[in-house]
Amino acid sequence: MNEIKGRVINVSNRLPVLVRKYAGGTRLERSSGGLATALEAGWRDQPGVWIGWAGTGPDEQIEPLLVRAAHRRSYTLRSVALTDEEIAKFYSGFANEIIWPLFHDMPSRCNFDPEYWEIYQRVNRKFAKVVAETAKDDDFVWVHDYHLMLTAASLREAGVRARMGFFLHIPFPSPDMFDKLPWKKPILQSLLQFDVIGFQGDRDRLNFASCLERMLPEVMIERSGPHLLVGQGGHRSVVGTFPIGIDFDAFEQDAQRPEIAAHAAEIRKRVSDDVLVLGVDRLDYTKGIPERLKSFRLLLRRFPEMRGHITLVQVVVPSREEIPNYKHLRREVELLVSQINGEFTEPGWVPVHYIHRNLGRDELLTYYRAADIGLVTPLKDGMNLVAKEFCAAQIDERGVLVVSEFAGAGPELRCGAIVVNPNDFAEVAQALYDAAHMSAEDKRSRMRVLRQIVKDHNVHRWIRSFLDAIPSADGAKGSAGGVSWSQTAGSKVRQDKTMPGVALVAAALSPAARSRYAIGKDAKLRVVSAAAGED
Ligand code: ADQ
Repeated sequence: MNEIKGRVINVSNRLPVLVRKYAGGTRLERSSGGLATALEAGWRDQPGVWIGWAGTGPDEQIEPLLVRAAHRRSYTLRSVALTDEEIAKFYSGFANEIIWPLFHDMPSRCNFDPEYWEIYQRVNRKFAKVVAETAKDDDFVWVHDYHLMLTAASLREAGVRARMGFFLHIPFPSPDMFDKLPWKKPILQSLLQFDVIGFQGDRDRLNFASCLERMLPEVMIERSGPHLLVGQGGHRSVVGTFPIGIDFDAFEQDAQRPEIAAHAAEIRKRVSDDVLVLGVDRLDYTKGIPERLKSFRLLLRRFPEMRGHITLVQVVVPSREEIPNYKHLRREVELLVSQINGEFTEPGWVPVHYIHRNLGRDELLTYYRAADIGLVTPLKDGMNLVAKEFCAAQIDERGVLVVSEFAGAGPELRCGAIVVNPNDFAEVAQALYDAAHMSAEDKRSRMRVLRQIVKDHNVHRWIRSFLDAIPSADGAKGSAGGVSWSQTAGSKVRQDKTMPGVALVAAALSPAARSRYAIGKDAKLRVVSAAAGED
């Protein structure tokens, strides 16, 4: 691993704990969502500081709570207080009404309110100020996700000299999509101030390189081992693909506990040992929950013999409920559940069990173990950790994973999963039918492969590979994917003119992925095999 002499300063919109008010005072709760889950699991021994919002405003004194929360962690917690206006216009507004839908290819859901941009800049400066007060020169500042894409520019302006990295947990959109963003150039320019820029998949990195090519043509791009080097002026960034994983061993061990096995058996008994299909998601329109319900309805209509013998348990954790699109989604999902149950319920069988709450880890594990089919069908997703958690908890190798081709997990897990297009309800219905009728032997061999992949590509490997990509503080000795960092400085980096168009874009692909693409007669890059994915 690339040596970090100082600490890791981890920066994300939310801290892993949230302060909640109740009648008698305040208490701490765990943050939900993929980013907090993954980082908490992976960050064990490295000393450091985690900077983020704890759910509180400027007038609230929460230091003692954060000190208590940091007990038994290797890092301390430092909060960035946000005002109500900032929560509304930075978090709900710019981050979740512009970037989130745009980066998930849903531009019609965007609300390009210019005031959101003003507040986004202000809050990014606010985060950067706290980081600048905290970071020393030999620390590594690791910024996470789309809420904080402008922090690098502010940090450099503030004179911060620590090395800095950025990881995008969500997809990076194609140039045609990113072009719609009125503030695309300052965002790209700020991202280029980071020393390492990481994406979940090759497709995201390819999109980023294509956006640079189109929108900042002066930027230089070069391949360097498994990574790219991009830069302007005197600064270079390593751009890499780092698919995120889970703490496989912890999931596997916990799933083996006798009480989890007993509860899972109880759930199975209650559904009369029929086929149990499981969906677990944040209630978000990118997760494809209405589409999934419609596919399940189609299954019951097309294959009447399945009625009474297959049950869908759909668990959703409430999310971003203050945003209008999300309120509407909840109504849509609940209406569909009641329509399906109204159409098909028989004495002793309810086709859809709908759970709308945050489940504890044990309850989640129980459902993962009890399920016969894990149905993970987002319309678009950076990775999707639920797919990986389901595999890790399948210790008796009985379950089948049905996964969307548009989740980062789709290409990565295609060897053992049934990969579907979530917009093709007939295909998803057929996949459910096939999974329900798959032989025990077939299920076992597929799940064995899946579990091996998830075990190998775990969260510890993700962190290690990201930190390994950090260029050395001392440019002369650093390495970026095996190539000496100093070799890339100055004139040796080629101008984009020598590497135009498709060649430049093709360079954004890892060697493993390049074979899956071809340059057509029209000089456009085409996917030549169905699964274009990770290294
Ligand atoms: P998310 O969009 O939050 O993360 P995901 O990767 O699926 O998506 O993670 C969700 C997490 O929440 C999982 O760990 C899951 O166990 C948990 N969860 C979901 N529903 C729950 C419930 N009802 N009760 C309790 N826990 C629940 C973002 C990106 C993803 C990317 C992650 C990590 O959108 O694409 O995989 O970051 O990089």
